[in-house]
Amino acid sequence: MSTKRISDAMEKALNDQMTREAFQAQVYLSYASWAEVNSFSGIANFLYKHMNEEREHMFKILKYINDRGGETKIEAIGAPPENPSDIKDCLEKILQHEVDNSAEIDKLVNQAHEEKDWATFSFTQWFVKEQIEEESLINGLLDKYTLASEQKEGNANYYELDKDLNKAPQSAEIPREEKL
Ligand code: OFO
Repeated sequence: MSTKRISDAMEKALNDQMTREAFQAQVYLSYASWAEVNSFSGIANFLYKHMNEEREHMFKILKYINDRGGETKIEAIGAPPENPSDIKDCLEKILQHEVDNSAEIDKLVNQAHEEKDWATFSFTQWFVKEQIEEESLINGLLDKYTLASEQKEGNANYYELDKDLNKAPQSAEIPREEKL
């Protein structure tokens, strides 16, 4: 057992965020399954892969809590929301989930700052950048959806969109620190 280097309040906040990341994974899992049964295998593939990303985020927080001498508590995960009505709804909903999660990450950053817990402040910066990338990624997919759906040439466009999403990366490039 190592010396506890995070406050009880921070331990609780990180635990809550860990559970939230698990919930995010459930959302992607459930939407992926919806896409698969509706014959959008490319979108399903993208969403399944992203489910794994969210699980990695969950695990990253779990490790951090334990490494700082805290104790992770595995809590129940809420049920995912209803299935989307169509692809656009699916993309809009996952974007909103990401925006909501970004707001929760911001709260963690704020708490770390208030507690002068610079280790956690530094740890949470990775998540801030990750959320920027994810929001940018989903916004990009929504743009592709708009392009594909506005050409009004029938289902061929949706087929191309589906192939595109199948190959979509799990993160978007954003400017990182300048190399001096
Ligand atoms: Fe965990 O990155 Fe999205 O939510």
